[in-house]
Amino acid sequence: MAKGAKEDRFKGHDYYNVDGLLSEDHLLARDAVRDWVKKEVSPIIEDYSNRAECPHHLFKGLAEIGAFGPSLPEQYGGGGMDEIAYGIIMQELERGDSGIRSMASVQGSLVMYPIYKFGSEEQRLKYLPKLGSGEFIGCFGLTEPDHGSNPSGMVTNIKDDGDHVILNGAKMWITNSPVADVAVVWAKDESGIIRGVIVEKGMPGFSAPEIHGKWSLRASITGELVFEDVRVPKSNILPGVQGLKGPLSCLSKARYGIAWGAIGAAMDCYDSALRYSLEREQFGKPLAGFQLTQKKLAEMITEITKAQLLAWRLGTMANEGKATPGQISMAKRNNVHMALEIAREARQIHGGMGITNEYPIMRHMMNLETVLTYEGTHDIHLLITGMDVTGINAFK
Ligand code: TGC
Ligand code: FAD
Repeated sequence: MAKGAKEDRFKGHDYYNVDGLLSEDHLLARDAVRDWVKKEVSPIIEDYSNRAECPHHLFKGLAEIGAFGPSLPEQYGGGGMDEIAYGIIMQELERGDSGIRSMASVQGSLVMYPIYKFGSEEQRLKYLPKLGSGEFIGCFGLTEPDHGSNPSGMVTNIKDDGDHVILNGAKMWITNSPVADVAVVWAKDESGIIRGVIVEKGMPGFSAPEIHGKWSLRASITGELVFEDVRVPKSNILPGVQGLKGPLSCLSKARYGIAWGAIGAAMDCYDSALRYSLEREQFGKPLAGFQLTQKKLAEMITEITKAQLLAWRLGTMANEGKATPGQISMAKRNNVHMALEIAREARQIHGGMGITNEYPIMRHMMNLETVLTYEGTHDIHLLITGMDVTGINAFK
């Protein structure tokens, strides 16, 4: 074992030195975000989460640390970095809270990315700088009340009206919708083809009521999108894509970020469990001295390490443009499930204290229940892998 490993016990929990695979730029980005989370997120997050309130003021700070679209080009409001930088930034944000990582995932991967990738130059110049700087908040509307895992069945639609389209329908479970200035909405045209439409706050007939009563992702605001004969200029339709592959390719970007992000939540739970087990004594010795506690801790760090390596390899393939949707699904599913299991084990190590907000465990655990479901559920990702390895589509 390398000298100094013991002193580094609490330093990021990078057991296999994945840091050694990162460049100077990755490490600088990682440290900047880690410091920002410690200063701006950790001191307030339990309180906001407790009150089920979104810390909106963090949007500007997220923009300043380059959390919105880290791998998008700088001239379009992104960070101009690579996919691993994007991943490691998501990891550090989710070490703070999944809801804070969500803010960045939605803004960068689900709003800026489709406008950059499928938008006209005019659309890019109009929206991306404001989204990149946090002046505008964006949201992404795919899920509907009756179409979650099967977005191809969506009923939200646009009808031709000269130089406008008329948008009708509703979207459900939309992160940031009540506070969003722009929404990238997926709707079917009169031929039944899915199109991306940029809808702006204030367009008559458009509303975004908040969804209340969530026990998960409480520091993130979630709502509906309701469209009643909304007249949207045709110039707001994304010209560069048609069909479900439009929203699904945005999801590939965001799912990739979640595969990294979940590791951050797991590391924070592990960190808390390790510290607590070394401090808390029962039967005359620290909890960490019992074999059953050591089993839990050893399994946690093993699973975190495997997840880091999965994410890192996925990142190198993503940098070459070779990460497939199936590979991304495997990493999202594995890493989120891993983080949730670690949160549950960490909760046990904290005993009764584990259910309180003195420790971050329950908050992470409750958040991860959403992360397990959004961006494609745990089982949907399993079926995507199943389809990939068998060549048989179980959805049809
Ligand atoms: P299917 O026939 O398989 O595919 C339709 C077309 O899309 C292409 N495709 C992809 N393209 C890019 N990236 C991907 N990941 C892709 N997956 C598929 C595919 O090649 C095909 O292209 P083409 O050219 O042949 O037309 O579609 P399907 O209807 O059978 O659906 C497959 C299924 C079930 C896997 C898909 O619908 C799915 O992934 N469902 C899950 C829905 C989901 O993930 N929703 C997420 C909503 S957004 C969200 O949760 C944001 S959370 C925000 C936050 O972080 O706070
Ligand atoms: P359903 O699709 O009804 O699934 C219910 C259960 O059935 C799941 O366990 C699922 O795995 C299972 N199931 C479904 N189909 C199959 C099958 N073929 N085989 C086996 N099992 C199956 N969406 C957006 O568009 N934008 C957002 O910003 C956004 N943010 C969200 C934020 C939060 C807090 C939450 C909770 C959700 C968010 N979502 C968002 C929606 C999210 O993507 C959906 O909840 C998710 O895709 C699942 O859809 P559903 O909830 O309708 O569940």
